[in-house]
Amino acid sequence: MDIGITIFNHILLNQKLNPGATGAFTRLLMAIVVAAKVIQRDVAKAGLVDVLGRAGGINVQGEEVQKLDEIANEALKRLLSASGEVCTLISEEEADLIEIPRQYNRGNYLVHFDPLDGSSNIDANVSIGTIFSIYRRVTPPEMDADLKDALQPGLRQVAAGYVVYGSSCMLVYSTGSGVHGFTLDPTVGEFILSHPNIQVPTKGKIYSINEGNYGYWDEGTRNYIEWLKDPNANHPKPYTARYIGSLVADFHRNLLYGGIFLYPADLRDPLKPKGKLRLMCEANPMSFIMEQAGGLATTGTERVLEIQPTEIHQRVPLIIGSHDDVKLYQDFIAKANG
Ligand code: AHM
Ligand code: MG
Repeated sequence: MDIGITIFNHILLNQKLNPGATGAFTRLLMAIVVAAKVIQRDVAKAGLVDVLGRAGGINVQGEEVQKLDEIANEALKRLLSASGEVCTLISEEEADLIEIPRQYNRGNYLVHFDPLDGSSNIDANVSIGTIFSIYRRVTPPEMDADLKDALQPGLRQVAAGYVVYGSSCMLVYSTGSGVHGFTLDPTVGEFILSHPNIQVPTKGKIYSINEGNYGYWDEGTRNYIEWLKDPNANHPKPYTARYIGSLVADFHRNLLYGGIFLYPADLRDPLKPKGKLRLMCEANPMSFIMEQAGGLATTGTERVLEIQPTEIHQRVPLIIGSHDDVKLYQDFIAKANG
């Protein structure tokens, strides 16, 4: 029986279109694919914690039980290091650049990742995800990778993607020639091409934002959200609110249906004056994918992919989605800023 196009074949086809390709990039992507399957397996067992043992406690075999975000982090570190194609890794879970163990070859790529995004939702069985962003190193190969490699603007990404652990497990990625989605067929353990060439609708009718922060937003954001909800405004179709609170899941829905996701700067937490989401492991990869799908991503005043990063864990406002919706948001911000 034909099972369709596997992700491995899809990546190989891409490799063949690039005459200079050595296979290094294919090996790197496949390491992420295997990590996604490992994480999916463990996420699927999350509801059994009371049976298998609580994180931080001891399981029935007498072993210490790890938290799922630690398991996901370790899986990505181990599989990416063993691919022999990375010179360093940067994880949302770790403060500094991760050194590749000496027993592995060093490669020319580096990966920023958020191993398990939205992990506060795990106990409620809500969709969560993994996000990754791949760059080529810029320092000479004989040197240890450093911040020059890690702090490149999003425009330099060679690939980005995410995995959503939802009602089915999907992996969506782009290498700069369109956005392609694959669904894990659990009966054969393979990701199969299910959403080729995803294009986001030019305009949507969904808006996604944590409205609990309303009182802490800037004036332009407040005016925009008021306008979306105003029954007397001249909307072609009324807007509807959808907010899961799990970036990958909110993003994925809006990518398929059209709409806008906003995590603007707010004054709720003085320690996070630029919003909550991280530039390198959340905003940049999602912006790369959204632009590849025909949408836009901005901070309100600046294209996300053009930001020159200064810190590996820096935060940015992220407004991302259908082209016309994001453009209109920018108009509200420009008007409020005079
Ligand atoms: P995390 O990386 O600690 O999981 O936080 C990121 C998550 C995103 O998935 C989501 O978009 C956002 O936090 C939701 O934040 P809030 O609860 O403030 O609405
Ligand atoms: Mg996160």
